[in-house]
Amino acid sequence: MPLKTAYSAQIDYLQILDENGVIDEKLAPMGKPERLSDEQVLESYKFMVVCRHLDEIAFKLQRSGRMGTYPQNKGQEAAAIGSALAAKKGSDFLVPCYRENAALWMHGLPMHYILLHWMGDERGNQIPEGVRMTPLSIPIGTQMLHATGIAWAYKLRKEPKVAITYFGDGATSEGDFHEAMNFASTLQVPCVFFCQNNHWAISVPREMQMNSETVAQKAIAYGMPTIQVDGNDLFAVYKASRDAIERARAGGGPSFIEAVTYRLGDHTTADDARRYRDPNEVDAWVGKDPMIRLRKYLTAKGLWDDAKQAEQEEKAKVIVSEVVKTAEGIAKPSTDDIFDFTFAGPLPAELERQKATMRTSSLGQEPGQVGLKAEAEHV
Ligand SMILES: Cc1ncc(C[n+]2csc(CCOP(=O)(O)OP(=O)(O)O)c2C)c(N)n1
Ligand SMILES: [Mg+2]
Repeated sequence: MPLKTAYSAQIDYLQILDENGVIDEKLAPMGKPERLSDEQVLESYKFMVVCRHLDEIAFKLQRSGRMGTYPQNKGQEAAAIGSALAAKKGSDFLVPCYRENAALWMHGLPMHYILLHWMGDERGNQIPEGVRMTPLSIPIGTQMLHATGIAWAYKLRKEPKVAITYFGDGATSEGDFHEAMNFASTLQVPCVFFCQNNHWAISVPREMQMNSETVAQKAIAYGMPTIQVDGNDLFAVYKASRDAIERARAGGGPSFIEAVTYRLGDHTTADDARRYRDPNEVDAWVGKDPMIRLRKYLTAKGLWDDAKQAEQEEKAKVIVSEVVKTAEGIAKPSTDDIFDFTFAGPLPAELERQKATMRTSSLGQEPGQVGLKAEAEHV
């Protein structure tokens, strides 16, 4: 019996706008639905200027003690905006991680909510009525399961809506990822799995945490349409996202998109990436910045110039300072809330004491404790 091929596959890579801002007209002809109009590109670029500025200010807020921690989104804006443009605002559901702020803002999340979240205020997680998204997910990978569940509900209710979930390359090494993918594909739910492969999971490079050449190929095991796109190319991200979302909406089941991008900043403000990243690698990716190529594209079309850039940067400053003022102007929540809204009924004595003193005798949490020695009056 000769050896037969049981299965073979290939992964396509899509780039429409190259690093010099030159577009491949054949891949996305003007006027076709998968091609962004000049108006959409212009608005996206202007929004990127605002998002990038807010990202830089958030970093400074943390450095000056006005925010707990913050993961910069810098460099990944095209992935967020291109995919969000392809989803229906107020109808499709966004199920994010924490590096696609721009997508959430585009779908109606007030900008200061993200700041509140990172300032440690839970009200940043209370998604307003009518805004279709879950809060930021810090536990890596859990949100993909939520997205699968949301999409399953859409299918059961026969609603023509789609869930799109965002996650990093590192998240695809989690069990949750595989469970979500298996569930979504066997049930053929309308879910788009959008991986932002930014090459790093904190200090672990992609090659060290997975042995597959692409992240996209993981979806082949689950029988899903899958593609790798240049994640810094707004046009490619939009086209791939639109194809996947509309396929799901039409009953074609889930899809996978690997957006190849790069985290230009540190993992979070608690990190210093200079300790583990080659500066040459970072420099090479600075040249592939999604904003640079979009600006080149718009400039070549006569739609952008230095004066417009200066004007937009000024606008961004005004918007961002309003956003910061709004976030900081909201009275801080009371620490009593932790106790009042966790326990129904009277608090046990130990918790009453913690509420009154904001101190705990729980082992390992009280700075005064050393080893197993608990403070006598607390035991
Ligand atoms: C379940 C879980 N394990 C570990 C962590 C700690 N952690 C925070 S971010 C991160 C790396 C995530 O990398 P990736 O998925 O590539 O996303 P990126 O931060 O690069 O956007 C880890 C391990 C966590 N938050 N949740
Ligand atoms: Mg990553």
